[in-house]
Amino acid sequence: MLDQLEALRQKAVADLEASGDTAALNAWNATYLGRQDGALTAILRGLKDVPGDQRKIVGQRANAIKVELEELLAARRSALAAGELARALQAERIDVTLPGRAEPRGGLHPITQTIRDICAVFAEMGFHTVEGPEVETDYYNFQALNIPADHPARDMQDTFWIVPGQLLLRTQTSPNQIRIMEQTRPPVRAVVPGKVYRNEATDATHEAMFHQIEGLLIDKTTTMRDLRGCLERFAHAIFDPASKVRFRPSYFPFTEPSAEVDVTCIVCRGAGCRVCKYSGWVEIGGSGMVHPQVLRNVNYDPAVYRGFAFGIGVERIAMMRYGINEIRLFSQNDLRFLSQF
Ligand code: FA5
Repeated sequence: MLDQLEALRQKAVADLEASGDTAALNAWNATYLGRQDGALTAILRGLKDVPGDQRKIVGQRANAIKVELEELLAARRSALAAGELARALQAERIDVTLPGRAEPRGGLHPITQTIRDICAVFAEMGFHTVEGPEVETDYYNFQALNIPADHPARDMQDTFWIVPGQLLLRTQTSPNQIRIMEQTRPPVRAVVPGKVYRNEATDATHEAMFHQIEGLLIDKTTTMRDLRGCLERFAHAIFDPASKVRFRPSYFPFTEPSAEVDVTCIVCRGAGCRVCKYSGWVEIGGSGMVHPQVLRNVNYDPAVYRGFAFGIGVERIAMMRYGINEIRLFSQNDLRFLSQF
């Protein structure tokens, strides 16, 4: 009987060592120690049939083996659990010394940067920055600017109409001259940056949507020399301290006299190149002295007040500044282009 017990013990110990996971351990437990069919349980249960002199010895040995096997099982369970934990930790290992993945940094669009820089230059000269609506009425975009319904000057700017004859996408920032003067009394000094829209074919220097900055100064003694001085100050700050400003006689219904504004070509510094079509000058906008009729339209007395206005194209300025020869790049949203600024 004792031999039988010993054989059982040896087999149990060997089986236990071969059990590699929780399921195997549970099966092992049922096989040897299970209350129903466990091999050792069966022996303990059969003790009553063992002859009296042997019963005590066999009983003691069987119980000792039971305690030993239970202890071995517990030890095996915790050893397995520790192994599983170690494996899990190994699988989830992370290298905390690796450098992190950098998030790409955003930045301001070159047009936004240019607008901010220009407005900052004018702010130093006392100009407020204000904004106005992109959807305009015929009155502000044309009529109040001295362009009645049948005026040929309307053809200068092909219009995207929303309600024909009434509502449109503004073709210029000039309607803000009227909006500002309606809301304030002189003296006035303001710049108005924003998008404008024209129904025209696009090419390397023309877009259907682009940006302008309107400037307006109204006071009692303002002259074209003040206009020229402000634009020179602007050109020196934005382009080059050696930049020159040139006025070319022009026509706008809302200014009299009117002038196109040219600045020295920044690419060739006036020597002549492809950008300036070998003239040494690049046009950046229109300007002039505010027309007396426009002053009357906002109830300013032209006998007392006078002033100048200008409207400059932001894309053309940014193109010169950054050496860009294709205006459509600004609105294509290509990160290879935008991330260079
Ligand atoms: C005007 O829009 C006038 N409102 C300017 C003005 C304001 C005159 C105040 C007098 C007093 P013009 O249509 O020339 O003028 O446009 C002004 C500037 O906008 C141009 O010199 C050019 O730099 C830019 N521009 C005009 N059309 C386009 C276009 N399709 N794409 C890109 N820039 C343009």
